[in-house]
Amino acid sequence: SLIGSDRVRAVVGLGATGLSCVRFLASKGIDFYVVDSRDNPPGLEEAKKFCPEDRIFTGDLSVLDTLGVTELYVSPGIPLRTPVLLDLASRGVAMRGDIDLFCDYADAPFIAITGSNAKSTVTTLVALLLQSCGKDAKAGGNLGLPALDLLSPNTDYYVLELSSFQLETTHALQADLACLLNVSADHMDRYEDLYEYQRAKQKVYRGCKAAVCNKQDILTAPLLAEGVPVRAFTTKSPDLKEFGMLKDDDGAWLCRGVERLYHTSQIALKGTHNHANVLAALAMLELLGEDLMSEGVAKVLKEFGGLPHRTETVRTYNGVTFINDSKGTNVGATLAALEGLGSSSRKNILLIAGGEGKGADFLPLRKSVTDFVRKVYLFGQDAGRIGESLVGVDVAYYTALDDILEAALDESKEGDVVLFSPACASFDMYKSYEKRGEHFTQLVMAI
Ligand code: UMA
Ligand code: ADP
Repeated sequence: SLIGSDRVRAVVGLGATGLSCVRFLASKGIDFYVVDSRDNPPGLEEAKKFCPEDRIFTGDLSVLDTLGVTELYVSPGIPLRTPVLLDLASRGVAMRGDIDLFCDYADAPFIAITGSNAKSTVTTLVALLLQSCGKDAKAGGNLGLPALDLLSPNTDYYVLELSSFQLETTHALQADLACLLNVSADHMDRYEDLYEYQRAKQKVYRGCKAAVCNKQDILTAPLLAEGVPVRAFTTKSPDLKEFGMLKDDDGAWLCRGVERLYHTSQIALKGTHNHANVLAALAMLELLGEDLMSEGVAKVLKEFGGLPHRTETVRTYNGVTFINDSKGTNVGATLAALEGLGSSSRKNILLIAGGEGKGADFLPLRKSVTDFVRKVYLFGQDAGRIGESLVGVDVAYYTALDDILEAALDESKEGDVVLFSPACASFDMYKSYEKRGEHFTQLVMAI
């Protein structure tokens, strides 16, 4: 038993995060318990290599009540509202997370990036840009590789993608640079309302040494101590010291104040939403003191076309472009895809959406769908709820993606865009958004 030590720790959850905590604590010679509500969590066998079996409990979290814990490392997939956790918290047990632990041990500056959308894209881009400046930059966090697994000597920067769940369990992040990209409703099954969710997101700024925010999204505005440098980005024309865009005849310039940096034709990422992402990354690079116009930076911008499953062009067939945006798992992402790629004069988008809605309100979709979309094809668990919100729109319901593609192909004409941007999580029908995107891609390639 660990009772008797002044700090009794337990890792809660045995997924990727829990395992990273297990490995890390063990490597520091720190004792801990492990608890997971599932009978057979994915990390169980691996955990046994680092922790005596009699300290691992599966099948129920309520055992935590009996262990005399003082400090928990709670995985992001477990709501802090879980009754046993609420009860322990009320008795003074610390609800920490892997990122809190990371902060205790980080041996190099770290950049914390959050937002409802674009986190992975911007995190990856910032790491690539820093690497092009000759820095050893390591990217991870919600992106996939848990933050603790990144820790290694001789690193110049850790670039962390942080989710609202991860931020909930951080206390004094004190990032060297923090960025909140945007806030729009997501995970409404885990939050009381948008403001509770925003509060979690805003924790990214806590104690930071420099910050980047989105001028077009007031919910990202930081409250910081005087003297902390802040840069804002916007896709409109920028004020002095802001990053923004100036339109010209054949595109637009990405600018710092009045200074023209890159023309959109020099940037592989497409769509207004992605230009916002590049501006955010450039703002961060400036705050880190790097040269925005170096050959390396220009090369990365020219070559990085984005991650798979994010408004990714799969194929053009008979003049119809098929776009996989399976990572569009909330309303904000689908709106960005529609607004970034749509043309109101042509109304040439055929939108495929649906899945697990996570308690979202789909009404905000209606205006852009009405403006840009000719027909909507819905499938999955919350298809009906989406359809109800799209009054006046041509909507059809299906049970299988295969049938949707067949119909969309039938009803499309040259110049159309078939956009797969579900506005929902994938878990009702797929293991992950990747699997869902792969299914779409496979069907498109088979045409
Ligand atoms: N679970 C239980 N009982 C437990 C523990 C977990 O049922 O005792 C379930 C959870 O409800 C959840 C699943 O197990 O459905 C996974 O939860 P987890 O916290 O163990 O997840 P990890 O494997 O540690 O992965 C997490 C992030 N997952 C979540 O936040 C749900 C991964 O982000 C992240 O890449 C990884 O840590 C490394 O940092 C994924 C994600 O979907 C990509 N994130 C959400 C998003 O981007 O929208 C926030
Ligand atoms: P996250 O890691 O926050 O989920 P991703 O980079 O994986 O972010 O992109 C998720 C979704 O958000 C994709 O559908 C993508 O097309 C969309 N997206 C990308 N940039 C933006 C943006 N600036 N605003 C809103 N949505 C965006």
